[in-house]
Formats: sequence, C-alpha cells, structure tokens
Amino acid sequence: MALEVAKVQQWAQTLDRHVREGRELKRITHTVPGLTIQDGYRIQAAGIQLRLGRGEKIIGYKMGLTSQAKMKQMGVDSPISGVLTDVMRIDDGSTYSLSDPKLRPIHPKIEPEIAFITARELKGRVSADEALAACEGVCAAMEIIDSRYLNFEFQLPDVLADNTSANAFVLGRTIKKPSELGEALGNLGMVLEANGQPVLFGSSAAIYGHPAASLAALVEILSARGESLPAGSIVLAGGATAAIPLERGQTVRTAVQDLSDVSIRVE
Ligand code: OOG
Ligand code: MG
Repeated sequence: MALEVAKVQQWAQTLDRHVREGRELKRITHTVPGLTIQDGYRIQAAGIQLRLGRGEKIIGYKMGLTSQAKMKQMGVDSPISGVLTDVMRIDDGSTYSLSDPKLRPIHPKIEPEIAFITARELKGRVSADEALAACEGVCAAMEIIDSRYLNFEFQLPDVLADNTSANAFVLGRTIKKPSELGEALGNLGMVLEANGQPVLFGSSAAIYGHPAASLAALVEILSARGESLPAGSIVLAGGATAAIPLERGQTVRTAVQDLSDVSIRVE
C-alpha cells in the first residue's frame, strides 16, 4: 500500500530538518518496513519542493549506484536518481568546509564521476547515442555524498527519500563536446588521488557500461513519472568506484583520461 500523502510530507520534513541541521537519523524502513521505491521517490520529490521553497534552483540530476563497485559498497542492487540544486555546486579547486553552514555535512564521502551538460530537452525512451547527441558537454566530476542515515546505512527506498545522499558536486573546468571524445568516452581511465596518492582506480566503462547509457536510463526514470530532462541540465552519471571518506586537510583530485582533472581541498 502506498504511503499516505500526509506521511510522505512528514518524512520529507523530517529528512529536510536533518539535512539543514547536519544530524543523522534512523533509516525510514526501520519504522516503515513496507516503504516502497515509489514512496522513496515521492518523499524525495516533496523534499525538493521544500528546497525550492527556500529559493534553491534545480540545476540537474544525478544517477547513483550505476557501478558494481557502488552497489557492492552500499549493499543495494539497482540504479537510482536524485536532484541537484544550485547550493550543491562547488567550484573546481575550491575549499569544501566540513562546517559549511549551507551543506552541513555529517559523514561525507567523495567519488569520481563523469558529468554531462545537455543542450536539448530529453524525454521518453532514448538510446545512449541519442542521449549523447543531445549533450553539449562532458567533463570530469566528483560527487560528495552524505547520507542522512546513521552509519550511512539504508535500503533502496530510504536512499531515494534522502535524495540519493546528494550533498555537493564539483565539475572539471574543461568541458569537451562528446564528439571530441568519440568512442573513447565509453572507456576512459579514472584515478582519484588523496593528498597526491592514487587511491581509487576505475574506468568510465564501470558506469552502467557507458556513462551515456546512465544518462539514457535517467531520462527513462524521469519519463516514467511524466517529466523530462530539461536543456541545460547537469547530469552526474554515477560513481565509477567506491567512495572514500573526506578528511580535514585532505586534497582530493580526480583525473580522467582525455578530460581535465578536478580537485577540492577539505577544511
Ligand atoms: C548513494 C548515492 C550513490 C553514486 O554515484 O553511485 C551515488 C550512496 O552511495 O549513498 O551517488
Ligand atoms: Mg554519485
């Protein structure tokens, strides 16, 4: 049975409070074991409305759990989508503060990603090639995820309700046209370094087989609920490797073959 509208609203408000206060809570499925994936998306949507009410703007979307490494790390087995707003965007080379009053991180982790920027609206069932043809840009990226749940533990409906652990993201400065990369986009080497030491290695092939396939899957998820992916959207295709915890004083950099690198400093 679907969760009542009042309960959806209530959970969205509870989660939103934890986002704003930077405090953990017990996963919802602890209290509501029958929570469905659809309920999770409904709570997510209600939470985004609360962000919009505070003046945040939707600037894109993210796919998550699109790689085997991520599914294994989090113990779940299906790709998920979330929403990116303007407050989540941080600049390449900038400092990410562990006490940022807007982002209020709890136990943040970082993961290497590939991002797209769309030039045309996308909707319905599209192939990876069609999705890619609608993009004006592709770049290296990193996502900072920060589950609002205790110990970063959740089931699929929980993480959906929590906007797929979205906290912040950073795009590399050089944005290439997908055509400049051609076939190579499907298998670009990716390395994440902490304080100059390489710690995670991956390939864009780990992202749903091809990052553009992840983009097409996002369009399908949005279309299934009657939405489209607007032109000018930023899309994070999903982490290519597991994520690592952020530590004070750390410099984290991701280099992606054929794309510019991207870095942040943690304070
Ligand atoms: C969920 C978000 C996963 C990705 O790229 O796989 C994600 C989580 O791991 O907390 O953003
Ligand atoms: Mg991610």
